[in-house]
Amino acid sequence: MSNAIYQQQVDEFMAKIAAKNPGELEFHQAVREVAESLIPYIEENPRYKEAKILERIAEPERVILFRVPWLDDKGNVQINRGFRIEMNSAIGPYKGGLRFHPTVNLGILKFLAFEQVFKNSLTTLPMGGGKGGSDFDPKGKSDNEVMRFTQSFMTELFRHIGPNTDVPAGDIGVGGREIGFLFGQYKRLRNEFTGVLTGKGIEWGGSLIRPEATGYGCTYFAEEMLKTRGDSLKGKTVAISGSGNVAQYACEKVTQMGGKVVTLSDSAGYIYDPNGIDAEKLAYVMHLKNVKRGRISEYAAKYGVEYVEGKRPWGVKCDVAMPNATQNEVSEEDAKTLVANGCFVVSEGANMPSTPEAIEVYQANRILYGPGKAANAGGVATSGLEMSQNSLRLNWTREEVDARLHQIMKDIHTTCVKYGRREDGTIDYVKGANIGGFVKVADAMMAQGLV
Ligand code: NDP
Ligand code: 2IT
Repeated sequence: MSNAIYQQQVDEFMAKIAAKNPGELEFHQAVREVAESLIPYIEENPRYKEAKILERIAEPERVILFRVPWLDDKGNVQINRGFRIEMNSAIGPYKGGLRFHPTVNLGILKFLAFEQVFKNSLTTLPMGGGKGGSDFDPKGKSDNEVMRFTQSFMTELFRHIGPNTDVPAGDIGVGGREIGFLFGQYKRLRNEFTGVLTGKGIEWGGSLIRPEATGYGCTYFAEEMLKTRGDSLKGKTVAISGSGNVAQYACEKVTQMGGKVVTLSDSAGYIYDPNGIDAEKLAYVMHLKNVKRGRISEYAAKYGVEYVEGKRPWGVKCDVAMPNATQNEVSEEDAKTLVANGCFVVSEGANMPSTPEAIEVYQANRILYGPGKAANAGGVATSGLEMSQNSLRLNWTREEVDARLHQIMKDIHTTCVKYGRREDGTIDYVKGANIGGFVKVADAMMAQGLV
């Protein structure tokens, strides 16, 4: 069948998705990208078409939306909205993070839950897909306010989750502190100590390497892509956006592997340090962001480097870009600038950080582009390893978990190559990840009847 006919099928499918999910633009964006890869594949494998697997996979199994009332430090009543999207449980319990950010809405969480289904399948571990969160903004809140909000959030969420049902974790605005409060409240309400959340503290059921896993995994994935061209991260200049969990540990691993990280950012701007953000400077960033909860501009003041307010770091000359902040943070213009400046690797720590137009620029220029659902799967994979350790009631060493994470990232890369090789020999990692993630879930759904 010709590309024009496939495109027409994608447009018809997307018209139905848009009508059924009005205004959920990020969800439409994520589904369209997957449909573009899958529709030609499904035409070649008509059993999926007859079973309407694509239509089923784009419909959440369950959406939970709830009120979260809490009292701020002044005694004022505050109301936020809580969500959990239970997207797909064909291959395991729902699994995916919680995001606390003022931009959170149904469409954003549905896009994240949809991506999570394919990502979790790619990890090779038995995890379904889910995502949740709230429009609560942790910025500027005291620890006590975060605790009161989080306890109220869990007071509703607890009845919907469980170690064999749905296992949340962190995402933007949800780190070790929030997971601690969430776990404490779940334990009180259920009177049981179980692996209901991942990203737990190491003393109470967490896994070594889980905090590092997304950033490390994204770096391992970049290295695997480079290997296909006989190259490596050694000596490469790397631009990273964000300065949170994913960005910090990507910076650490890139530096350990011989690369030089020259940028970090937050929502207010970016810093450019041409000498590289070494281990000592990174320790400063970690304290600044995780303990002081300050702004990245303070780095520029401390080390006397450039701070660019209100901009993203994609104008800086680099070999490798790692967008590790948020969705749609690399525009078509940014992608053109990156490529013009010699960037030839993009490994996405964030979920859907590149716009569809930016992806077209990467693909047309045949650069090594690892989409989030493949490149950032190390985080959830290590959550899966935390679940395994909780079930075994055993703890693995750092080396053991890191070795498993590394192997999983290599396996994901191999899957992308298997399903994504182009006729010219290069690899379309978008197609590879989408089809590679789809097959296992689709076959499980078929085997389980009309579910
Ligand atoms: P954190 O909350 O730890 O850090 C987020 C970083 O991104 C901060 O520097 C933040 O800046 C910046 N940021 C957030 N929103 C925006 C925005 N709208 N515009 C510009 N900058 C923004 O989150 P994580 O590091 O955990 O998550 C980063 C990305 O990685 C997300 O896309 C997440 O979905 C994805 N991801 C995370 C995984 C994990 O294990 N944590 C796993 C897989 C993917 P500021 O502080 O100013 O808000
Ligand atoms: O987007 C993601 O994969 C995450 N935020 C991690 C999810 C998890 O369950 O560890």
